[in-house]
Amino acid sequence: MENLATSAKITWCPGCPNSAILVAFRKLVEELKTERSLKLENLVAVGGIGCHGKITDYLNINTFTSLHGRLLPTMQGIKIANPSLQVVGFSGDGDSYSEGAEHLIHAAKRNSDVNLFVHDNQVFALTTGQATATSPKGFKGKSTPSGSTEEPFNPLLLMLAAGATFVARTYAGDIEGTKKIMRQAIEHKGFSFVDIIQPCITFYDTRDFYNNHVYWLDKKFPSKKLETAIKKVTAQEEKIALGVFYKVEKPTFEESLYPQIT
Ligand SMILES: Cc1ncc(C[n+]2csc(CCOP(=O)(O)OP(=O)(O)O)c2C)c(N)n1
Ligand SMILES: [Mg+2]
Repeated sequence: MENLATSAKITWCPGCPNSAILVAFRKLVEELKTERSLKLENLVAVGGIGCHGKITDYLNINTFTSLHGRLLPTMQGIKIANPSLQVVGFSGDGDSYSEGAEHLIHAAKRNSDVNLFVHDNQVFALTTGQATATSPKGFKGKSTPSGSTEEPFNPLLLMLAAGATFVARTYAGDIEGTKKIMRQAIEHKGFSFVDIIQPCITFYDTRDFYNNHVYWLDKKFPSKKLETAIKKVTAQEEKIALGVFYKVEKPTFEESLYPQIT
């Protein structure tokens, strides 16, 4: 993994699960390289703005750091310009569910063949703790000192409704599980969406809760049926299901577009 590291000093809080996501991705890239199914020059990672976005500083591959909430237009531009590239995006809940939600919906709708990994820590962390679209009702932070009065939305349900062809959730605390989900996302042709639930140890420490409240989906998943996936992502369960909920094959945006422009 050494040659995938850079000389940049890691400035995440010691123990931040962003490091676990970085390790999972580096391990996966090593595996794909060894299997020779991936050449490093054909891989590009795009980062959003936030603590999560620093991941591009720590990956010795082609990277691009985008604007806040605007990594998906960047990713889609890269894919259109060179469809042979494998494009992976690292975003945050503030980045993709709050600031850039419109881009998220439309990237899913057009089934762009890119992979989005959202570090969903339920908080705008880099700006020191404001509520995002996935912060729970009652969340106390810098912008909601008396508790958020808003209900969060369910990003998986949003992605199913928008037309994503691969919808998954993993937990940053499970590095092997996260690596496997990332691999399936990259191997899927079409828009791959992965919500990575992640504690923010400084502004929203959910470690104890998640460590005791996650489980992996059984073999019935991924489903090809939208209704089945919707039912599962909206199920009121005591524990949080991880895995691939939905996976279908559909023409991608880029392969539909190319015959029109060449
Ligand atoms: C257009 C724009 N709006 C706001 C900001 C300020 N800003 C920088 S990082 C950030 C929070 C990012 O939160 P999230 O995407 O959840 O990432 P995290 O830090 O939690 O990993 C904000 C609001 C910005 N840089 N650019
Ligand atoms: Mg966040």
